[in-house]
Amino acid sequence: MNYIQQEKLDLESLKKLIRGEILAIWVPNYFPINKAKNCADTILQDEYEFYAYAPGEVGRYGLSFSETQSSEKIASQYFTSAKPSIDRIRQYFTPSLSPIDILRLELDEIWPSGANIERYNKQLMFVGLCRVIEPETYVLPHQDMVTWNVSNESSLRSIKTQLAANIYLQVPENGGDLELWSFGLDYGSYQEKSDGLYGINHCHLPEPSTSLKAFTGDLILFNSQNLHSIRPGNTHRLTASCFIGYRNDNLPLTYWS
Ligand SMILES: O=C(O)CCC(=O)C(=O)O
Ligand SMILES: [Fe+2]
Repeated sequence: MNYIQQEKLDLESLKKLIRGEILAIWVPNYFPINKAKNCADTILQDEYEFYAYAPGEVGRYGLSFSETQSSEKIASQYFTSAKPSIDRIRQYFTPSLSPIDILRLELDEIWPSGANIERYNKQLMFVGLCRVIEPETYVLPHQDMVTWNVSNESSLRSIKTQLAANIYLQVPENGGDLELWSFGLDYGSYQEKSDGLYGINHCHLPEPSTSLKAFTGDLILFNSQNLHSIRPGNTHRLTASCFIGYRNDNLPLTYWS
């Protein structure tokens, strides 16, 4: 099992990724390289904050739903800032469509039942977080599992497969590779091995199945329920990102950050 590289996103490869038949879909040049570079410069001039669980290491424009676990303050801010954050990030790319807006439209067009922003108890979620990895930061192997963050009653619980999508706006010349494993751990083993951190030390894991070094403008989709990590890079690394939720073949895909 490995990744597929293709010119365009299509239904067949999306289904393969969802079924676990491939590790990733890699679309080179998804967003024009010059636009990506210009937008990255604009974005990085603006101030960013850090993930609550990775201070000084992983920065972001917009809040991540995963952080709503860490404090009530973030939880209350998440929904009120969702729409203003979407607007603010869209503005960075004007007059172009933002890469996440392009992806959102394409998913809606490709998926038989369409695709839309996820709503949590009828509240609009945020989508389109831009993530900054500081130089020389090793993002630990981790899994992004929205179902671990919500109560049994939540409508998010019905998400069967969670994909991560990243469009690379600035990549380090050296390092910054995305490492993918072909499996994820269950909640209990993850808690045990992560030892209070957001991720798991490499020493507890076999070698990753593959390692992808994206270029500026590329799109990579992978299953975020599988372990994945990012190797340290020599400069700031910037991506536009979202998660994509699959429930079944007859329901729309949904996206959020
Ligand atoms: O930036 C990347 O290559 C992947 C980041 C990540 O951990 C994610 O999108 O879940
Ligand atoms: Fe992740």
